[in-house]
Amino acid sequence: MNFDTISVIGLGYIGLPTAAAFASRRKRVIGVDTNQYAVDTINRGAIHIIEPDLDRVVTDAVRQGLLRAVSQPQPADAFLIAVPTPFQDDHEPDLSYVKAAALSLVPVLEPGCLVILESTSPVGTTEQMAGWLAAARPDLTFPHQAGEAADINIAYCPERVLPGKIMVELIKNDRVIGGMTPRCSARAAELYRIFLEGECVVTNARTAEMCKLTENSFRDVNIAFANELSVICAEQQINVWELIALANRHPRVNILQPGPGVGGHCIAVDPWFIVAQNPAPARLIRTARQVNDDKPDWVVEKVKAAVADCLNDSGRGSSDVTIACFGLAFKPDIDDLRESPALHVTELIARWHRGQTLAVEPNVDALPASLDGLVTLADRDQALATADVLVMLVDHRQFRALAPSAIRQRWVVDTRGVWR
Ligand code: SAJ
Repeated sequence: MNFDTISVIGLGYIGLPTAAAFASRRKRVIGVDTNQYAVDTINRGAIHIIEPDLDRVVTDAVRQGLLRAVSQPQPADAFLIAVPTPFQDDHEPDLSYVKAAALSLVPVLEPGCLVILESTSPVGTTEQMAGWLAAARPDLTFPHQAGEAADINIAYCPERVLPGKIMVELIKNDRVIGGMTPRCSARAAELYRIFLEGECVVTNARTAEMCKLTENSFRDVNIAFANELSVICAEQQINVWELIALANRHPRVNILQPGPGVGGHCIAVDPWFIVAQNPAPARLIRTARQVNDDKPDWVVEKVKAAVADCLNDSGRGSSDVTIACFGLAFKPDIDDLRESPALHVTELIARWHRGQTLAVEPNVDALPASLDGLVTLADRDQALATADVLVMLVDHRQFRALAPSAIRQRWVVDTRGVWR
C-alpha cells in the first residue's frame, strides 16, 4: 500500500515540521491538533511557533493544497503521533496525551494503516498503545496479536531534532525505527524515506524507546558533570571555562559547558522516565538530574553575595541597587522561554531583590506573565548603562558580541563564561 495520505497528530515543534517535510515531497498531509488557534493559523499558511525556515515550507505546502490542518483525525494511510509526554509532580511520565491521540484514531483505522509513535515515551509505551487500539477495535488485528499478519502496523520512531535546527536535522539525521515486527519496521522505514536523507536504522520498539531516553540522559549527565565542576571551581577560585578548555585539549576528553541549569522540554524531563521505571539502578541518571536542577538556586546565592558586596562597598540601600539579568530563553539564540532556568533564576532574583530588576531578552517583545510587575524588560545597552550587578544567563549572540570594555560593572555573575 502506498502512502498517499499521511496524517500527523500534534502540530507542535515536532509534528508541524514533520507534516511540512512530507508535504514538501508532494504528499497529501492532514495535520491534526486540538488547539483551534494552531489549526486556523496553519490553514492560513502561517505558523504558531518559531523555528527557522519552517514558515516558508508550511506556506508553500498550504498554498499548494498539500497540507491542511483539522481538529479531528480523518482517514489516512499512515498516522504519526507527536504529542507531548510531560511528567507529573512525582516525576512519573504522563501518557494521557499519547493515549488521547491514539484513541482519537480508533474511528479512522483501516486494514493496512501504519501507526507511528514519535513522542518521547517510557519503555513499553508502544506495546501499551497497541493494547489500547486493539481493545477499541476488536474487528482489526494488531502486531502483538497477529505478528507479521496484523491488519495494522505499529512502530516507535523517536524524533531527535534540535530546536533551532529542526528543518535541517529532520531530513539529515539518521532515524531509529522500532517496529513491533520486522514488517512494521519495513513500512515505517519506507514512510520516512519519503523525505529522509539520513539512514533508517532498524531495531525493535523497546530498544527504540530506550534509545531516545538514553540520548537525552547522556547529554544531561554530561551537562551535570560540567555544572558540578563549575561549583567545585568556584570554591577553588579556578576559572571553570579555562579549565574545561584546557582539559578538552586531551584527545579523549570532551566536557560540555556549565550554565544556570538545564531547560527545555526534553533533557530535563526524559531522564526521569528511566528513573521512574528503574529507581534502584538509575543512580547516576537521577543524581545528574538533581545536580542540574540545583544549579539555579546556586546561581541565585551567587547573585545575593554579589549584591551584598555591592551594598557594603557603596554604602547604598538595597532598593537603590539595580540588577540586570541577561537572557531568559532556555538556550542561546531562540525565543522559547518555557522550562527555562534563566527565567526561573530571574524570577527568584526579582522576588528577593528590593530594588529594580531588569531583564534583557532580545528574542521577545514582552515579558511572560510570571515576571509581570516584578521585572522590567530593557534593551542591552540601557541595562549596561544603568545596572549595578550583571547576571549573564544565556549567551545569545548579541551578548557574546560585546567587547570586554563594554562591561564596566564590578559585580558580574557570569553563568556562561562569556564575559570572563
Ligand atoms: N546546555 C548546557 N550546556 C551545554 C549544552 C546544553 O547547559 O553544554 C543546556 C541548554 O542551555 C539548555 C539544555 O541544556 O538549557 C538543553 O539544550 P540542548 O541544546 O542540549 O537540547 P534541546 O533540549 O534543545 O534538544 C535535545 C537534543 N538532544 C540531544 O542533543 C541528545 C535534541 O537532539 C532532541 O531531539 C531534543 O532534546 C528532544 O526533543 O528530545
